[in-house]
Amino acid sequence: MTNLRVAAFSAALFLTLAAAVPSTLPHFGLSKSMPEAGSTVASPEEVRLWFTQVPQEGTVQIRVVEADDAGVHVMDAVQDETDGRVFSVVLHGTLPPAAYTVSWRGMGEDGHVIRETFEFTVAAH
Ligand SMILES: [Cu+2]
Repeated sequence: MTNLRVAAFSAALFLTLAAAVPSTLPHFGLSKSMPEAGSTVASPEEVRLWFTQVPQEGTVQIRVVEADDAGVHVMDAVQDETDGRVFSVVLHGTLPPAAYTVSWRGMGEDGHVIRETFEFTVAAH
């Protein structure tokens, strides 16, 4: 390629990348969850997350980790059929009374991978 062609190609590539990653979009995030962050609950049957936007396909992962690392519950995160912003993981069996950390990751429209955690507690019966 001539220098001029290289320059034109570089400019086109830059414009393409700039258009693909708009800086004005808000970051992907969590708007609410069940159980709620910081709550104490009876053993839930599932953990459900409401995101602020529909994540990019295949980017959501959710893990539920017992505080002392005694148990890591990794299930497939299932996207709600009617609201694509909602994901849930089914918990098999009863969670023992303990503190749990929910770790999630996902990628929104702007292409940034967001990772966050929150905690909830399962009360003794
Ligand atoms: Cu972002």
